[in-house]
Amino acid sequence: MEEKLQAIKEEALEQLKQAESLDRLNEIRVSFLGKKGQLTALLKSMKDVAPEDRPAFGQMVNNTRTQIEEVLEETKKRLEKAALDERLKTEVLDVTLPAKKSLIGHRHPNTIAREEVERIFIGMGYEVVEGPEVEYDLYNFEKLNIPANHPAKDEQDTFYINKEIVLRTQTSPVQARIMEQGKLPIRVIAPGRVFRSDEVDATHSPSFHQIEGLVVDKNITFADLKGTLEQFARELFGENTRTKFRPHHFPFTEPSAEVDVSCFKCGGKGCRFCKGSGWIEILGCGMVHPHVFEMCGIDPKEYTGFAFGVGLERIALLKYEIDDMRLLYENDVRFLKQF
Ligand code: 2NM
Repeated sequence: MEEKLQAIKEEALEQLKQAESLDRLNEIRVSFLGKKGQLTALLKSMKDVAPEDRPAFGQMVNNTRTQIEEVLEETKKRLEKAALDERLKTEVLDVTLPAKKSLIGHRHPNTIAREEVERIFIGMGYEVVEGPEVEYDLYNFEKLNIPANHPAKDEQDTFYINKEIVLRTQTSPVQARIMEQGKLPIRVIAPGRVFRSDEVDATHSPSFHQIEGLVVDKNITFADLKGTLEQFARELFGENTRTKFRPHHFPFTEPSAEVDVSCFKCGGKGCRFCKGSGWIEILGCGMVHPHVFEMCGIDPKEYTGFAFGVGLERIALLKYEIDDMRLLYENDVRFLKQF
C-alpha cells in the first residue's frame, strides 16, 4: 500500500512538472484528487489494511493529498504567470501614441454673427427680445402698415397656417408687440428665424434669420438712425468702413433707406467681392411710420423712432466670405469648424 501511495505521489508530481496549460492542470487534479481519482480509490481500499495500521495509513494518504495540492497550487501560479507574460508580449500598449480625439460640435457662423451683432447693440444700451415664430397676420402685417392687398402678403411669399395665422416673414411683429406693451422709451433688437416661400439657391432659403432693431423715444431723428447704423457698421466691418444711405421704400417706415457699407475687402476701390462697385448692401431702415405707432397704441405726435432690419445669413456670408448660403444649413462639421 505504502509503495502504491509513493508511486501515485511520484506520478502526480511528475505530471504536474510537465503540465503546460491550466486545462491540463485540471485534468491532473481530477485524475488524482477527484471523486473517482487514484488517491480516493486508494482510501477506499482501506479495508485491506490491518485495523491497527489504518490510522497511520489514513494519515499518510492525507499527507500525500496535501503535498499534491500544494504542488498543484504552485503549478497553477506558474502557468498563470506564463499565460500573462505571453499576453503582455503580444498585446503591445504604446502609451506614447497620441489619443484619438473625439469629435465635438462647433458654433455656427450664424450664431457667431448674431452674438457679434447683439454685443454691438447691447454696448449701445439695447435689450435683446424674442417673440413667436408662428404669428397672427395682425402682428406680422396689419400693425406694420402692410394692408390686405400688399404684394408681400401674396401666398408666393408667405407661409399661411390659416387665414389669420402665418409663419412670420420678419421679426418686426416682435417689435409691434413691444410697442403695444407701452413701456417707453424703447431700445430693442429682435433676432430670430423668419420664413418666406422662396426657392433654395445660393442666396435664398425658405427659412432664414433676421435681426431687427427699434428705438422709440421723444425727439428721435433720422440723425440718430444714421449715427447708430454708422457706428454699427464700423464695429462690425472695421473702423474705416463708410456708409451710404440710399432712399428706399418699406411700408412700416417713412422715410426709408437701404444702407451700403464700403467694401471691407478693397476699401471701396472695387473688387470681385463687391462686384466692382466698392459698396455692399447690408440692411434696410427708416423712421417708424406714424400709422405703425397708432396701430400699436403710441402717439406719433409725442414719440418718434427708427427701425432697421439685417439679414443674419447675409452678415455671416459677408464676414466669413462664404459664397453659398446652403453651406450654412448643411451643418457639416468640416465646414463649421473653420470659423
Ligand atoms: C426693416 C427695414 C426697415 C422694421 C420696422 C419695424 C417696426 F416694427 F418698428 F415697425 N421693425 N423693423 C424695419 C424697418 C425692418 O428690415 C429690412
